[in-house]
Amino acid sequence: MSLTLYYHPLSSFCWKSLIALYDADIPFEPRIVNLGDPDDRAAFAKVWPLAKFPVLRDEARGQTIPESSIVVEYLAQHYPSAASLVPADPDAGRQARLLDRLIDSYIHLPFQGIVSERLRPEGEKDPFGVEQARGKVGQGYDLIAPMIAGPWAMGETFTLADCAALPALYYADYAISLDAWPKLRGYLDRLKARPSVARVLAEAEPFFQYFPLKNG
Ligand SMILES: N[C@@H](CCC(=O)N[C@@H](CS)C(=O)NCC(=O)O)C(=O)O
Repeated sequence: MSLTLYYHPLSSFCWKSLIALYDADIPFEPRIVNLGDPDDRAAFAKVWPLAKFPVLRDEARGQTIPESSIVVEYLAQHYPSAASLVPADPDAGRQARLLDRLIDSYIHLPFQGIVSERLRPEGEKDPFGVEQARGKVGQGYDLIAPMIAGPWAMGETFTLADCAALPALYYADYAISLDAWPKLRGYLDRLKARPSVARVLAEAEPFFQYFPLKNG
């Protein structure tokens, strides 16, 4: 098989790429990386020195593609079934990329700051940083909510922006409930019902016990 995805089923950024692969029905070899295993981490670092996933390896083209958004771009470029994930119209394409970037920067990354706090040892906690991160996630919701055209972020077409939105909203909802943002709650519910997303969530389920905010 030409494509290998280095990933972990619980990893939020990996979800962005996985949703695109499943949505476009593109076959690939799944290669789960255990970053907690020094040998596995070292082997993965030979593929991508930052050892951050997801990373797509395309043996047929001799290409290694890091970064979740760029993986989706690569699929859209090379696989007709994925082409609509990045709209060909320049204005629509720019808007999908903008949404992807805004969601990552102003929801996904601040949320990861909240999770990191849970993993920090006693004596190294940063409650001020967490409060700031919580405020940023709320600002991110405020920013994104009016930009969701519906039913999907860009309207009728499922795109890169939706692949980015699911992991960010799904996980951030555990820290800052979407209940005060009904438009985003409805959007998240639609995303969860999409078969590609449902598959990603089902595959993550056995690992959810390791998600620090799962039980409050
Ligand atoms: N900007 C990157 C972020 C990738 C990223 O931070 N992945 C996390 C998992 S969600 C990771 O590999 N963390 C392991 C580490 O930082 O050691 C992308 O979009 O792919």
